[in-house]
Amino acid sequence: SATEQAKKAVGEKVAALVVSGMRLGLGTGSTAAWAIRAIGRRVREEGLQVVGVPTSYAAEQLARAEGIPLVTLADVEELDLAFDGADEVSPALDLIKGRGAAHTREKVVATQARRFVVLVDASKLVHRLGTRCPVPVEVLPMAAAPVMRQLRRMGAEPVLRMGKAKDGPVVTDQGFWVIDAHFPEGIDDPQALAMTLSTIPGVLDHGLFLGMATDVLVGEANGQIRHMQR
Ligand code: DER
Repeated sequence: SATEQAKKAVGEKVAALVVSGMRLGLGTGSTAAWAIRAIGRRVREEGLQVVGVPTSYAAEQLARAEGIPLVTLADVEELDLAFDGADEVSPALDLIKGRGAAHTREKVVATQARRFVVLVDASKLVHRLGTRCPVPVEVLPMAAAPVMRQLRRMGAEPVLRMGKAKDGPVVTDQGFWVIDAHFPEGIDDPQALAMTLSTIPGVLDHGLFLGMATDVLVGEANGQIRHMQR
């Protein structure tokens, strides 16, 4: 599909930016997967020398299969480049992430990188955060009900994310649950919302990535790639 071609194009574009010696943050999702596959090919065929920190079990499994050497954040002082997908990108390059329920580790990895490159197809661009996707909130299971009540008081419509290939709630790589907080009118003040969400007892982290992306690579339907920079 055109969307998949666009995802592949931006994944391969960021892989072309990688040089030997780089310490990488390996994102989660179908777009970041294209980058991981392209980097793996360069490791195998060109002898590219890199290490990567995966942002999920999914990213770890794919990186292992592609032959990318893996390290942890205890092995490296910082990352040179982290890449990842997103669910929404605002004109200010603020993001909503977490459709893959990996946003907590993704945010830790992204904040360790000198450069955070976001990879999207054009459908992810929005004028106003929250108009297309909910904000995922990772919560302690025992706190899910009170967190949902608090989200309702804040004007959100919270939905506990249920498994498709699993009965019951989705369980994250941390053993937590995910509540998708829908804001049908969009989000007026993302900064204020991010601060509030981070202080709700039982919340581990949320999918608002504000002021973090240094670059956004947008795969257009016509095959072009737009490079937006902060
Ligand atoms: O879960 C995540 O944060 C992913 O990066 C997601 O936001 C994007 O996934 P996609 O590239 O498969 O659309």
